[in-house]
Amino acid sequence: MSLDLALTNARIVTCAGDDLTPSAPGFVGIRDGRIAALGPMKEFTGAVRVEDGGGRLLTPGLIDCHTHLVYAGDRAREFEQRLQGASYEDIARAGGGIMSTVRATRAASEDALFAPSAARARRLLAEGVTTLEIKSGYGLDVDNELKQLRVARRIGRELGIDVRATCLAAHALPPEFAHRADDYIDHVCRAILPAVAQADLADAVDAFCDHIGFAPAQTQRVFDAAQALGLPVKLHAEQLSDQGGAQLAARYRALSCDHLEYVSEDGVAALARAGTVAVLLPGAFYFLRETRLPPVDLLRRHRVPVAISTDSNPGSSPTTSLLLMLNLACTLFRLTPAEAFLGVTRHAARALGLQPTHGTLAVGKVADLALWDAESTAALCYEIGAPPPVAVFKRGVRLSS
Ligand code: DI6
Ligand code: FE
Repeated sequence: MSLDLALTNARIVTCAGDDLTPSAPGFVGIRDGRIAALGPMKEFTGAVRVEDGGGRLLTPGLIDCHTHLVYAGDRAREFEQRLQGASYEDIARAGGGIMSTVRATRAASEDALFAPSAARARRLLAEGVTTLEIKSGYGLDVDNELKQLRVARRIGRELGIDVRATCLAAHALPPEFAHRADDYIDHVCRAILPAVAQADLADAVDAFCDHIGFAPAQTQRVFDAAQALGLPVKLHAEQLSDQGGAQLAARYRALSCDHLEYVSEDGVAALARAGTVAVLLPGAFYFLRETRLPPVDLLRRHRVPVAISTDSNPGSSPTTSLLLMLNLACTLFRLTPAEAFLGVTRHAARALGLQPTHGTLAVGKVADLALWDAESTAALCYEIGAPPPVAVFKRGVRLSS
């Protein structure tokens, strides 16, 4: 059996189990972009090309499973307003917040939108991220939602990474539908989602179910439309209040339920039964100076898989550092380092429906790898933003050196 490439002499963390103790020095062999062999050095028999890992730590490439990184403009002014006492909700109700990013994103040409968005994605790549989810939701009409999703797809192509695109048209109420939320939901279901599906621009559908977003009954209509188009769903749920969004998402076998600071035990139990991943977003918690913690103990007790993500967006989590999120998840949410690291690998893959191919190192999986000058994955969580990996491989191709 010939291998195109082998990474040798690496202390491997496969993330296939819950114990993230690195292996004794071993190798990963790659053929046609997939992992074709993996084991201790004594089993290594050669490859066309060999790269010596130098005893470093080798993990799956990281997965950022919840971002809104395609947008124009910034919200630094609102940051100042919040520091002077205005709340995120106050700003949203006054026509700022998400809507100010919608105005900037609608005004930007596709190229003008691509440039800063791709730059954000590159910063994630530099940290070892090899798979990324990107949501729309700053267009809120047919043309601009399509534009955002085309930019998301282009980022995947030009950067050579896997991008899963999610249509989040039900993110906020656009001004042309002011006080007509039900009419806008009709428009989402009858015009935006069908156009997106027709152009094959989304892999999933999301909604923002909260008192400043959409009600559960409206969210349900969006989910019905998504299901009719054959698209899986996910949900921004219980970020600012408990709306029963988790139970609703579970009824639709959602891939993930995200935020969840206010989720009830009933909601957690529903997620567990549905096999839905809980995606925790410590960047938004930190940046909005939230005080209500997501119920990590309940999630553990009900064995809900927990993923961690940047939520990269201009309003509530302006960050492109998944490594920083590892530390915040431990420090703010009290996840163990192993839980946090599985949250950006195995469980993040599941949140995107990619668990058969991504998120762990095993024969047959895609050869997405990150090589770190670090003792352990705990060391990557311990630093407040650990140094980037020394090498990243996407489908067996080296992305950085
Ligand atoms: N929750 C969030 O944290 C982001 N969207 C959402 O529904 C924030 C988006 C923004 O403020 O621009
Ligand atoms: Fe979000």
